[in-house]
Amino acid sequence: MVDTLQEATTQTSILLIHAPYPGTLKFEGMPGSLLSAVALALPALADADEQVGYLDPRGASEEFYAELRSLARGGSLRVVCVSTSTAAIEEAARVVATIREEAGDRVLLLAGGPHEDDCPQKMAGSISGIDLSIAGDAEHALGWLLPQYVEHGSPPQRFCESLPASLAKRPPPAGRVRLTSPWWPLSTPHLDLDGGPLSFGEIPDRPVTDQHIEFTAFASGSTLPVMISRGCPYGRCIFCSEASPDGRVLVQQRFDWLEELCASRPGHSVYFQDSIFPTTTHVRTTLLPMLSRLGVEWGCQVYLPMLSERTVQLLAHHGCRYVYTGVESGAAAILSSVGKPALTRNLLLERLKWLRRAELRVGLSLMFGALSTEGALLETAETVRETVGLCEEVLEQGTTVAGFYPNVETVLPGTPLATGLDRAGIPLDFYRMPRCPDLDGLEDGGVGYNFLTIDGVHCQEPLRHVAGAIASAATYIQSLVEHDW
Ligand code: B12
Repeated sequence: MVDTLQEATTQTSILLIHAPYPGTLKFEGMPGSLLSAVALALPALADADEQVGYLDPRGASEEFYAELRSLARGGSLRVVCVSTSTAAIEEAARVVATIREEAGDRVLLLAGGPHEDDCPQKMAGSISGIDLSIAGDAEHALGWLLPQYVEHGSPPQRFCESLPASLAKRPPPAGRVRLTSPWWPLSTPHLDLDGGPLSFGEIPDRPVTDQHIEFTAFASGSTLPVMISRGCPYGRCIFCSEASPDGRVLVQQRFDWLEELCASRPGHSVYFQDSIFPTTTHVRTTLLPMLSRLGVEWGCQVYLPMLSERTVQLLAHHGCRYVYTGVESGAAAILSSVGKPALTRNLLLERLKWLRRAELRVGLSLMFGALSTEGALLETAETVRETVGLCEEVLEQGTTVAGFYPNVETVLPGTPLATGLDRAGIPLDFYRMPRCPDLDGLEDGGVGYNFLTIDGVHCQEPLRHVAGAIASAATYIQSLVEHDW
């Protein structure tokens, strides 16, 4: 049975925090990174009578920090695990500072998540107050060290000092991790452990939270976001960090957990947030018939050039009602530069026709403000117009668009874009996420490095003009869609 985690209370001893986003989030979701990381540790923590609770404030607010203060002051906390994206890194630092102010040094503070995985500067070496940060497949490392810590009760510093020796004796059986601790000698701040590739068979099913999540793309009022794979089989978009370093994609082989989850939450729709929904033979013969049997409304993410008409029909036949996909831009030159040359206008319109014929709704993500890997702004007022024209054409051909989701390209650490900018001599500090009021209304626009906040991309009048054109295009495009399902 899949565990359901409850929100933290004053009794919580193991606190899991998803660091809040410092802007407005367009999508709701469960803190999947954090839930995956702790999956293996939960049974042993339950056996040790530890109370595990989570905090997922979504946006940053003073109410959240007041709650955190009161939990940290309460005296029950023994361990705090913080998971953060790069965009939320300054909030993660504030979370750490708040815990230290209220609970002192007695709490073991662990950090990880997408930022730690992607950014070469690790959190435990960059944010004071973190005892240990872990990049990579943290399941086995946390599965071993959390129960060890609660059982032995040594102070955080001593526990961390002893880790290199104890982990050398008992390395994680699977997964690749880099551990960093300020308690280790400056000459060896990291410990790299390679237990080989992780497989789903080795880890228990990921827990869920008791959060209510709603996706406007579905008729049902509640949605369960789930994942059945890791890695992106396309992996060539220069702005994205979802490609796994070794190009591997892992797909789950068992789906009984999903059947139980759906049965325990009747009336919920299911959203597969895998980078690209895997349509392996096993998924076709096991998962899809199961979804049909359950009669749930579900949706998933696709990359249109990798989609066949036969697959569209198959998905629809088994209850898929919605797909989300990245269209990015109406300008062919931009699509080529960002790594999606196959997504031509003709191909897009053809595949959307297939989806319409199969009666699927679509969510279309647009990405304005694309940069080249050398830091040149590719977007112009003309390319913005081309994207608007494409959106209008999509609607004219009768596609049921659940939503256009305009966002602005932000530079994420570890991506080909970040590497290119670095090579071009444009340094970015991923511990200081710039704010950009001009693009505040767009998803990701307000927070993070984009063409208006990078020094090497000259921020003069023409750029401001494009920013204005993007903001108006985004407002216009979103207004084109009406929800009537
Ligand atoms: C679901 C999801 C969301 C959900 C939940 C967020 C979450 N991270 O749990 C929601 C909708 C809230 C969300 C929002 C955002 N997301 Co998001 N999201 C995802 C998605 C699709 C899946 C995450 C997941 O469950 N992965 C599966 C697990 C198994 O892998 P993992 O994340 O690498 O987790 C492992 C390690 O990081 C580590 N770990 C994780 N947490 C912890 C904690 C500790 C203490 C330790 C020790 C280790 C550890 O162990 C885990 C298991 O191995 C990923 C893309 C992807 N396919 O991964 C993007 C992704 C994480 N999101 C991304 C972004 C940019 C965002 C947003 C900024 C913007 C946006 N437009 O959505 C916001 C930020 C929200 C915030 N509060 O900061 C980027 C992050 C890149 C980065 N360097 O920060 C990703 C990678 C997508 C991309 N385009 O590249 N997202």
